[in-house]
This record gives sequence, C-alpha cells and structure tokens, in this order.
Amino acid sequence: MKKKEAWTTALLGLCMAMGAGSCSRVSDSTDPTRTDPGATDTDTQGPTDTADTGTPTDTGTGTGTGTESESVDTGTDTGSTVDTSTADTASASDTSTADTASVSDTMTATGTGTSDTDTSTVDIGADWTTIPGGSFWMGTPNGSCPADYAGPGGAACASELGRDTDEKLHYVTLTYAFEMMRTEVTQAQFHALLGYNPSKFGPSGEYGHCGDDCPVEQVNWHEALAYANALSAKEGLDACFTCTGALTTVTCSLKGSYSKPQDCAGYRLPTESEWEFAARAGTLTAFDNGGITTVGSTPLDSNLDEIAWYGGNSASATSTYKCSSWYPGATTCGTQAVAGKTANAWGLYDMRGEVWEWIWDWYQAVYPDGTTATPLSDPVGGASSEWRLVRGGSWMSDAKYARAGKRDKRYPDWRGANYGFRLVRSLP
Ligand SMILES: [Ca+2]
Repeated sequence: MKKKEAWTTALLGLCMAMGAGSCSRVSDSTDPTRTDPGATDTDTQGPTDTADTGTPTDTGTGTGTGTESESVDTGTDTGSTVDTSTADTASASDTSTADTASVSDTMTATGTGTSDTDTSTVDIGADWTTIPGGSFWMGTPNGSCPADYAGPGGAACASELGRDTDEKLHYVTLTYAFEMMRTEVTQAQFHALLGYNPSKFGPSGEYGHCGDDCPVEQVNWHEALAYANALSAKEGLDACFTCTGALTTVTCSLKGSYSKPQDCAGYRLPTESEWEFAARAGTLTAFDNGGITTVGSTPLDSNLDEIAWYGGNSASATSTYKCSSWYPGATTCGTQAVAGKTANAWGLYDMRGEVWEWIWDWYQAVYPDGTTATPLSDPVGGASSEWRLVRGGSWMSDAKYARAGKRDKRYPDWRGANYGFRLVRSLP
C-alpha cells in the first residue's frame, strides 16, 4: 500500500542564495542546545549556512607598489547552485543552467493529490488526519495550577521539568475541525510542487543525503506558505496567501480577504493552538506518551525515544554532521525518514523532534487568559512582532525542547537544517 503523495528525487538549494547576510543573522534563540561547527553566526540552536565561501577579493583601488589591502569578501554570495528555473515543474525537464544537482529532474507525477502515484517507501496509510474541534489546557504547569486543571497533580501540580516562563496555562477552545498532515512535508513532496529542494540533508546537501522521505529543511516561513498555496492550487482550493517573488526569495502574507487564517479553506500553517492541541492528542504530560525524565540528550529519555528523533538518538550513517558530544556512541546525527517513530493517538508522526515546525502565529511572550468558564476561542497569536513561532524541537534538540508546551521563535526568513513544517486545512 502506498501513500497518496507522489515522491521524487530532488535538486538542491542552499542558504547561500539568500546572501551571506541572511544566513548569518544573529539568532533570537532561546535554545542553546547545540553549536554548529560550520556556522558563522551566533545561533546555537541549529546548523546554519556557512555563508560566503568566496575567496577574498581585492577592494583596494590604488595601484603601485604599496601594500595591497585585501579584505574578506562579505558581499552577497551568488555562487549557490540553487535551481532558479521557474519552468521546472512536473515532467518538464530541468533547463536551468544553474542546476547542478546530480539527480536529474525526471519526475512524472506531482503533488499530493489523491490521484497521484506514490513512489514513497514510507507507508503511513492516509496522509492526513482529521482533528475535530475541542477544548484543552494549553501551556504547562508551573507549580500553582487552576483549581480545575486536569493535568498531573491537578491544582497542586508540580512545575514541568524543563519548563519556560512563557508557557502559561490557559484553556483554549477550537470551534472548528481541521485536518493536519501526519508527517512533516518531505523533501520529495516539497520538490514535486515547488521544483527545488533546499535541504542540507538533500541530494547535494552539505550534510549528506538523508533521502526523499526525510523532511524538507532549510525552508523559511514564507517558503512554507508558498508550498501551501501550491498544494491548494493543485487541489482546487483557495490559496490562502498572497506571495511575491519565488523560490527562496518568496514573500507571503495572508490574503486581505481573510481576517484570520482559519477562515481560508485552503492549506496553511497550523496556528500555535492547533499545533499544541494536535501534539498533545488529549494528553497533558510533556510528551504524548508520558512525562519527561531528562532535560538534556543524555541519559536517554525513554518516553521521548519512543516517539521522536532528538538530540539523544538521532544518529545517522548518511549524515556528516558530527554529534559525538551529544550522547555516548554518537558519531554523526541528522534528520531521518519521516514516520520512523511511534505516532501519537491522533495518528501524527514526529510532532516532537525531527525538525522544528513553523507555526502561523507571531510570537507573543504572554498568552491571553483562558479558563474553563471562559475559554480563549480560536486564537491566532499576537500582533505583528519580530518572530514567528516554531514548535516541537528537532533532531539536534535536548529533550526539554520536545515538550508539547515548549515555544521557540525565529525571524520569518530564518532557515536551518532543523527547521521544516507540516500543513493544516480548516474543514467546513
Ligand atoms: Ca517535528
């Protein structure tokens, strides 16, 4: 039995196409889990592009016999081999002169429609799961919980191990049903619709090829919306976003005809509450299969190990990303084929770990209030701020970052080898 999506091999693309500045942005990370040996910035969360690898150029204007001043080239690096062909879709051959991927574009099927031929080796049955509306406690216990808190300890709750202060407990109601991808968007899915694959674990990626069924990464928030629009178009649904530009330089925003993303019938990123509701799948523990026992990567957290690829178990023979300091026996670590761990009760894979998942909402440090008597209804996050949310932790995260309530934030144009996404769609 095969999945309904079409899968295919992919091309490559690198952060370098965005220019050195984009790649070396100082991080807003609150997750100092890992340091990237190749990074030129101060982001301690994920591997980032090593930016400009050009040779130093002579910026001196003078001539003669004096000492020539050579400065490091900090200009925009245009040496990337990103495929910028806009004609590279479906069965069309790749005519981009910039495409040096070793895998030629020979796919014959595209998209994730139900009529597509699936060549994936990963079989999870249905690709989407329907999540009815409902109410839940969002956030994590801090040692002093509401009288009717239904989580561990009730009102006498203990503070969750690894908790951060921006995880205030509040009661949320989602008044609508939605469907959610059971896995993160894979490299093959992304390439099939948008015609490129920027993954650092892609066919010609910096860290070795994980495979077509591994999650696409090195995509920013806007690229995730562009993918959502492409899927909506393919399936005859309204595109939720207005996008300008293309490929790695695309910029997207919610169509003006919608006041909030849930009102659109097309594909989109999940809101923060949708994501946490889905990740918890009816549970109130740190992980959907139980509590957290270890904040770091070692010793192994047995609950998390069962459901997630994280910094305590993400060994990968195809990866060149060194991780010997993470846990005993580790040498190289990286992304893995999706759906390799146990799904949660609602059929969702890799909600913890694998790649951080882009969220629709702007980050707001303090959640609005919500009680069982007066729930917060269908929230969409804060007013415009600097950061969009990311959720779930990644293959390089310590265990505490994979907790259901953990929140982190990134500039919308951030990209890294541990950032990907999955889509949702509001159901009528
Ligand atoms: Ca994930």
